[in-house]
Amino acid sequence: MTTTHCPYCSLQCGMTLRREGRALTVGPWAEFPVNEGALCRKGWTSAGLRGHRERLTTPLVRDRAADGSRGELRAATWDEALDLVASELSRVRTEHGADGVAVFGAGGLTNEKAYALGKFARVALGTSQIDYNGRWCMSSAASAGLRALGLDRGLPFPLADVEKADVLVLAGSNLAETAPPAARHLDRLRARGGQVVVVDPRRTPTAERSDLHLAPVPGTDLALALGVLHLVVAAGAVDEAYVAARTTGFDEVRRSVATWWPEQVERVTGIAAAEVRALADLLIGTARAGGRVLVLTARGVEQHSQGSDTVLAWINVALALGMPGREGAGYGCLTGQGNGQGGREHGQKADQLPGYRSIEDPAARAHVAAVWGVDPASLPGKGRSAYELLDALGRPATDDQPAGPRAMLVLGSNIVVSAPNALHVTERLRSLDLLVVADLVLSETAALADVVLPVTQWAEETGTMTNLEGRVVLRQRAITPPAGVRTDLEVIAALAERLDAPSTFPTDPEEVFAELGRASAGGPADYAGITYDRIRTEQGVFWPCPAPYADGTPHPGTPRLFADRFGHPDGRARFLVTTFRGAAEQPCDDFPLHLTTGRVLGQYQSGAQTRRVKDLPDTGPYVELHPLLARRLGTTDGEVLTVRTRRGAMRAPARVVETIRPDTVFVPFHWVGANRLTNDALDPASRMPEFKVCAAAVTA
Ligand SMILES: Nc1nc2c(c(=O)[nH]1)N[C@H]1C(S)=C(S)[C@@H](COP(=O)(O)OP(=O)(O)OC[C@H]3O[C@@H](n4cnc5c(=O)[nH]c(N)nc54)[C@H](O)[C@@H]3O)O[C@H]1N2
Ligand SMILES: Nc1nc2c(c(=O)[nH]1)N[C@H]1C(S)=C(S)[C@@H](COP(=O)(O)OP(=O)(O)OC[C@H]3O[C@@H](n4cnc5c(=O)[nH]c(N)nc54)[C@H](O)[C@@H]3O)O[C@H]1N2
Ligand code: SF4
Ligand SMILES: [Mo]
Repeated sequence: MTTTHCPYCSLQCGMTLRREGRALTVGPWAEFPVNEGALCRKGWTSAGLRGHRERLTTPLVRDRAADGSRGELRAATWDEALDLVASELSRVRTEHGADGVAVFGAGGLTNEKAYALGKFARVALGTSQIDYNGRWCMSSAASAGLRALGLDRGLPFPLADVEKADVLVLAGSNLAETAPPAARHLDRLRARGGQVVVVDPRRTPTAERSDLHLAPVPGTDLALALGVLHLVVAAGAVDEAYVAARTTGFDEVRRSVATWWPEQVERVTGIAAAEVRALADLLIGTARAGGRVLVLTARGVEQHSQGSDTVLAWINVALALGMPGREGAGYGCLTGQGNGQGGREHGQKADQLPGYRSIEDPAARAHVAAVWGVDPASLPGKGRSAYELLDALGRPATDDQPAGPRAMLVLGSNIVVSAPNALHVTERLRSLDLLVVADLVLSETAALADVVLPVTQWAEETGTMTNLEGRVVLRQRAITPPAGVRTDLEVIAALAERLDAPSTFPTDPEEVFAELGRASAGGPADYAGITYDRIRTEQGVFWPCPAPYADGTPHPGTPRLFADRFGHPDGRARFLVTTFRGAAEQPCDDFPLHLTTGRVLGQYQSGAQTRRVKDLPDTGPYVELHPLLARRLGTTDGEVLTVRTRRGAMRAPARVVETIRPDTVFVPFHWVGANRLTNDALDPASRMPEFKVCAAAVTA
């Protein structure tokens, strides 16, 4: 029996894997504190991909005719596939420069892979053009957390601290479906007499477990947060001593919320003024009584062109009430992907070097270049963000933009299904000279590739993940991979060797982790003191965990942040002014409804893995709408509807439910379709696309 962690979300639930003959059985790992033995359906069924007939076990190559027309994918040897990739990447580099080659990574990759991929891009390819799907996940919260608190770690304390809150505001999170074992903390908090507030245009299973549910018009959450702060200020409930001692910038923020009285909030958000007051009163009363208020955000408020401002505005509320720094109080973000946290710390982000260092900081460049044994001047600068990168693929230079990449290597993302404005993105992918995808299965994106490289899946390899609490955990290999597949680390190393990379690319994950530790040393996300052995004996180690002290005593790691100081050099948090703009695309006569998108319990992300697990419900996409809207459209439950936006259309059956705003429709994005509709407007600070709202028309 091996202890390991689930292949999916950021909870990284502990589980055991047992081999019995050919079967692989998932069992509970009761001692692991984050989930205490609980798993959701996806975790229990996660062994279902083992031995799946659609599992890739041989590289595939697509031949191109002399006229450029594309043939079918055919089986190839590893040498043929890798030689082809290396020679094409070299050709593109010679003809178009280093930035002619792009790399697209993922928040589902282990820390070791994310680190190796970032190093591979900067050192073996010399390209600045690397980014990853985490840009579509937590980037708005990351950007806001960095600016306001000086450090970006999803939760500033262990998940179990959530139970200590007296009021928990869940802004745009449906954690009962997206992190089900975490929902027990809501129940315990309420059993203790605390209250849960959910802000979501739908009455989700999470909202069903709340004391107060506010249902805003999608894309208007910023106004709610501004309105709450207005009432906190008006009531004289600001913790002036805390604000004076621990923050800067409050006076401007105080002035900026002056006009956000509840009726104004109601006009913008559709939430009744009385409900806005009820929420503010709850927070004010709790703070005055010395209680704890915790605001947690997730994709519902973050995946907007104003997502990072909305997060900043909620942080302002938490700061004004004097909460951040207390256990179970303040602000946190519920990260999403398995390694959503670690994936954004070790260098696969366009502007980043390992240890959450900036690629534009000369000292950071010098430190990392020394670990890599290369000249700091040889490291490229900052590249394009994920959507801007995809949008630029195959494009010639223009007056204000250099030419886009002509070749791209993708690890761990199914872009065709999960990117916004997906028809456009798919067309960009098709314009490439070379698309290489490493995957376990022939995802919709792999099916477009010129070369597909079959890689190991979680139970077949070892590596670390950093969960939503900043706890670094260890996934351990439990079974032998099928013949013919390689690990991502082996793929990266084999390509680096063929490209004559001027640094080493180890394939043993523990060796890579030790190198990552050195590269991260002294950075904000310092992993230098973490080892596989420590993770095993301590059930995870929280970063920052610098190298042992001079006398050899190990650093204990940092479960709780901000108790005495924030991450900025002066130790103070920043109040930052935000101004309401609203969604990039507003309803109009042609597209009169709000469309929003999200998740269901039984499927994961683009569905590439979970749609292939036979014990999970594969319903296909559907359009959730309110009975009032159904009546207006003259449709009934189950009837196939067409949903159109300015970018594309899809057809899917109606699901008529009382639990959604009548002016809004919801489509899950686990199947092809939803993202043909979504808007690619970006948040100016985080470059997050507006997945959560656009204008749509629905017809029966
Ligand atoms: N079952 C399952 N679990 C998952 C995943 C999965 O694919 N499936 N993915 C993982 C990943 S990567 C992530 S990022 C997390 C995401 O976790 P969540 O953020 O909880 O999931 P979503 O369903 O994307 O969005 C949450 C809610 O936002 C609401 N919402 C939509 N628009 C708005 C708005 O304008 N304002 C507000 N306040 N709410 C809005 C939606 O109705 C939805 O209920 O889940 C992780 N866990
Ligand atoms: N409309 C809409 N779109 C969204 C969202 C939304 O809420 N609404 N949410 C966005 C968010 S938060 C996210 S995180 C993205 C996620 O969307 P994607 O980036 O598409 O993520 P996955 O579906 O997890 O894709 C992972 C792919 O990598 C493969 N894979 C899994 N593990 C490994 C590995 O270790 N190595 C390699 N090489 N491959 C592996 C899987 O088989 C799968 O094909 O979607 C975004 N898109
Ligand atoms: S909650 Fe997340 S980590 Fe836990 S079993 Fe479900 S998918 Fe896996
Ligand atoms: Mo995500």
